[in-house]
Order: sequence, then C-alpha cells, then structure tokens
Amino acid sequence: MSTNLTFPAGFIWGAATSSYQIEGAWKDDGKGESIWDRFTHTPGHVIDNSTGDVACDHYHRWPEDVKLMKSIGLQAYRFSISWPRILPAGRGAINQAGLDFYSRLVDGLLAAGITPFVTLYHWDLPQALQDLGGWPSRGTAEAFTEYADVVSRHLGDRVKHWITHNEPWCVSILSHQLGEHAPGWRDTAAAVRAAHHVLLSHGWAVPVIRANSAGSEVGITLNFEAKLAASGSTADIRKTRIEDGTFNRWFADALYGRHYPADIVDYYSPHFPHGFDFIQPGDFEAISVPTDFLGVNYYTRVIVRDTDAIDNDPQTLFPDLPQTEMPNWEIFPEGLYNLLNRLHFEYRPPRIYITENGASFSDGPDESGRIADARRRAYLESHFTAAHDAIRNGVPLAGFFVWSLMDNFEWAKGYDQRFGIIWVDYNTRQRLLKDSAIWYRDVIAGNGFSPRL
Ligand code: IFM
Repeated sequence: MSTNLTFPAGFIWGAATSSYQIEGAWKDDGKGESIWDRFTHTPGHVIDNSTGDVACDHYHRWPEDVKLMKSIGLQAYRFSISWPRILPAGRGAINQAGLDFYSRLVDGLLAAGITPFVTLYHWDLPQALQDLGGWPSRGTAEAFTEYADVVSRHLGDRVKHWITHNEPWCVSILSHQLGEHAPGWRDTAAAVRAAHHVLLSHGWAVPVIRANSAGSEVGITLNFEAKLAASGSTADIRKTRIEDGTFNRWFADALYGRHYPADIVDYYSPHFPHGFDFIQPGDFEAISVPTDFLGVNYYTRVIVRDTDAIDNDPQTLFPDLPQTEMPNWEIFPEGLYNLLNRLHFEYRPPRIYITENGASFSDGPDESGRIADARRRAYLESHFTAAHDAIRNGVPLAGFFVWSLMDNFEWAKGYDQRFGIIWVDYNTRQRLLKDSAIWYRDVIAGNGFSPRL
C-alpha cells in the first residue's frame, strides 16, 4: 500500500483494555470484591443487568489474547491491574496469586515483543475501601499509594510505562455526582472531594513508582471532550464554559501547577459552606509533580445547551451529526486535533499518548465469519489523520492506543456496546479479528496509511 501519512519513527501503536471490562474471574484465586462487583450484583445499575463476572474471560484466556495482539502487530498493550486481586482488603495482606497473574501476563507480552503500559486504577476499587468511605475519603489516597508501591515493586523491573489513573472525571463526577458508575452516588461535594483525592493519590504515587521502577516513565490519563455552545446566547456560552471547566480544566489545571480554576471553584463553592477544607497544605505541590507524559482519552464532542435558561432560544436546532452507536457520541475528529493543540500550547506536557480512542459499532460476523466494520475503520482513519495533523503542528504525540483491543463490558451500558477491533462471542468467548484489526495491522506495519478519498 502506498503510504501518504507516515508517523514519526518510534511512534507507538497499541490497543487498550481494563481489568474489570475483560478479565472475569471475579473471585478466583483470592481476589477481593470490587465496587464494580458490588454495583453490578445489585440490579438496576446496568442496562441489561449484566456483570463482569466472566466478561471476556481474559483471566484464563490471556495467552490466546497475546497471540492475537501479536498477529495484529501491536507494539504496546495498555491494560489495568485489578487492585482487589492484589490487595483483597484494599490495604495490608498481599494476594500473591494476583501478582503472579500480572507477572505472567507481562512476561508473555515481553516474549511476544509487546511493550506493557500498565494503568494502576481503572475503577475497580476494593469494596473494603469503599466501606471506609471510598475516594471522598483521604485515606483512600494513602491506600492507593501503598498499592502503587506493591505493584511497582513486583513488576517494575519489567514494566517501564505506568499510568496512575484512568479518567479521574469518571471516578469522581460520573460516579459520585451523576450516579452512573460505581459506587452510584449523587452528591456533588463527595464528587469534588473524590476528584481531589484521586489527583492527590496520583501525586503521591509518582515518586514511589519511579523509585521502584528505574528508568520508567510515569503519567496519568485524563478524558477530554470537545464542548461547543449550542448557540451564541449568554446562557449557553456560560454553561459551556462551566462544562469545559468541570470536565477538562479542573483536572489538567491542577496537574500542571495552576491549582483549581477560579471560575469552577466559585461554581462548586455553594456545596462547601465551610470552605474547601479537604485541601491541605502541600496538596497542590504533590498533585503537580512533574510527569513524563499525559495520557489523553478522546471520543466525542458535546454540544452544550442551557435548558434551564428561560430566555434561551428554544429554536436552536442541532444539525444531523454523524454518531457512533454510543447514544449521542458524535464523530468529531477535529475535536482531537484541537484538543492536542490546546494541551500542547496550554500545558506543555513533555509527551502525549492517546491512551484511548475508538468507536462502538455492533457489526458482527457474516456467514463466512467476516466482520466488515467499515464504520470503525473510518472513525479510526479520521482520528489517526487528526493525530498526524497535530504532530505536524509540533505536538509531541508519541503513541496511539485504540480502544479497545476486544469487545468488552461497557460499564452501565453492558455488553451491547462493542468497541473492540476483535469480536468476542459472549456465548463461546471465541475471538475473531474484525476488518478494522486487519486494516490496523497494515497501518502498524507501514507506520502510517493512505487516507481514502
Ligand atoms: O470503556 C470505556 C473505558 O473504560 C474508559 N474510557 C471510555 C471507554 C468507552 O466508554
């Protein structure tokens, strides 16, 4: 294939997953209960009342999955560690079988020539820590630091790429204010406290990981959404600014030494009649510890309308925008280009990885077993192009991880949303490469691709 868009030499092509979404084996070999075990075992939280009890059964099938990764030519694999597999009670006694599982996986990846990128927290908090208050409580940040120590001490000789947290906005706001994810709270003050403790735990863990894993690079992954005002009304513009602040700026500003944005501190302050007393001296210094990279998860744009404003323009029409099968997730690759430029020019992270980008489309096998997921390929192609444009602009983008390696448990949306480049049959757990995986194999082999006209 003649390649028009070539990426810089050494650019890393990978795919990503997370523990709860693929592993299954929810109580095998001494694993403790996580908040997602508890949440999914309580009816009414997940669209189809499904659970991650078995998921893709990756816990037992990981050798096959590593072979599939190799067949695609993946250079790196981003996965997360299940905290309660390692520390069933959240702190204290170590479950050696849990560590051994990840140790074997890391060895298997390295033997296949695939670089492991390890995320320490992708949402499966030990239930025992939730019972003590969870992320709104400062003790959880201390417990995370101990957990980071245990994992990086055991894997740090072989794992050299560490991500402390995945998507603090989801851990805090989505889970504690909007109630959509475990633990399902609807309490704004708790959500803001949770956000602070997640960031704090990141800051405390970074030096610990560095000490245990010589020569490694350490960062954090944030999720970002492009936000656009539905109209030029004052109300819509104000609301858009708040959404950008609570979703995007709150986390990035603190991590890059700017404390929390003043407008959003004002916005949250009615929830804290006694002030932000959970912020202690030294916290911001810890949170803004220099890191080696910023992980960026990007999927979509949100058009923001202030529906409460009585003087707003009720006639604002939303154009008919192309979407994936995730409800209201628009396909908007320009948003990725704009975001990468914004992050580079505003925050100057030394390096950026796109740690997640991909699309949910349900295309399944035809009679011959082929999965013609042309829409996923088109989505990826347009976002790879946006990434390439950003690199040409000087953005230090060093790698791209497609979400996801395989179809998996999409949290409150259950198994209907399929993000994988590998199809998973949930009856047999058989895996099949989709057309997008075969196309991705060629992209990786050529370190680029020819965009279709
Ligand atoms: O599946 C999730 C993942 O766990 C975190 N980022 C977004 C993905 C798609 O919703």
